[in-house]
Amino acid sequence: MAWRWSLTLSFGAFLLGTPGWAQDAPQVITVTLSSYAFTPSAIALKAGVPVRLHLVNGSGKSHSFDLRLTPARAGTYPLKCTHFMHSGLGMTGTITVQ
Ligand SMILES: [Cu+2]
Repeated sequence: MAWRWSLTLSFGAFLLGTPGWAQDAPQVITVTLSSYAFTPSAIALKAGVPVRLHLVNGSGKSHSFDLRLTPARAGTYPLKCTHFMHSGLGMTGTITVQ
């Protein structure tokens, strides 16, 4: 199956904060994307604490990337794949910021 990145992270104000790349050695959380899941599907972060999300394509091609960020506010943010029917097949998750 041709795999194309189209990850939607509903961050909104989530990404507002100090750019993660301005920080030294943030926590690294590896998230593997496969057919049809995020592993882990529940990601726990802390407001004000920089993190590097290492997103790995587990479906074949080696299109992986890092997302460096500092969550600004506590909350629960949905995570879903926007490919046709993928979220319906279970490719969803949550990011919880405490
Ligand atoms: Cu998907």
